Amino acid sequence: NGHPSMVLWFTGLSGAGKSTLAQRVEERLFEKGWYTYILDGDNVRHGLNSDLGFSEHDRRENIRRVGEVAKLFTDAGVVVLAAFISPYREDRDRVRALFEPGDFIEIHVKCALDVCEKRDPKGLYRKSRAGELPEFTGIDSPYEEPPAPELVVDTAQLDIDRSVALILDYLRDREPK
Ligand code: GGZ
Repeated sequence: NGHPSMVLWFTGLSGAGKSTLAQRVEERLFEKGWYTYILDGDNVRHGLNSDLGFSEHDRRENIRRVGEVAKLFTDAGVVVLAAFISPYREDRDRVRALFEPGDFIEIHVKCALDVCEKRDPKGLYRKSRAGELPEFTGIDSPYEEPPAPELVVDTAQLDIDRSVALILDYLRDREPK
């Protein structure tokens, strides 16, 4: 199909902008005629992973399965955009190890907790603070920042167009000549 297959792995807090960024990048890749697929909580946690919740064990299994699915898609030549909190470093590294070097692009969608909490698009931070949502990432469940991601996109500092541009710039090297 004339373009590389790879995984863009968006990791970060709830409300950091992972899904929005993945969607916007996908639009741009689609315009180039690339085959893409978004994996995120919306299409995975309702089906394949509907047996999983948000305990440490379940999150780890969530990411393990998503990694395997991403691998299947890239085997089929697709560019996968995966948007999951994926809070544990070890799990992200285990997914990375499924791919050839260079084919797993870890994008830390970085955004200060207080900014995510102010955005609170789904009211989940409020619920968590009210004690109505246990084990919420950043509040009473950990998020381990990636020490060496391919890209860091700080959505508290950059607007969406600049964030998208940063990612597309990074991909420029991988475009078919
Ligand atoms: C974190 C939660 C929780 C808890 C429900 N902690 O902002 P959202 O709503 O749309 O995205 C979050 C999504 C996180 O699912 P992931 O599959 O990405 O998580 S992980 O990678 O940790 O397995 C949030 C919602 O689910 N959500 N409860 N307790 N986010």
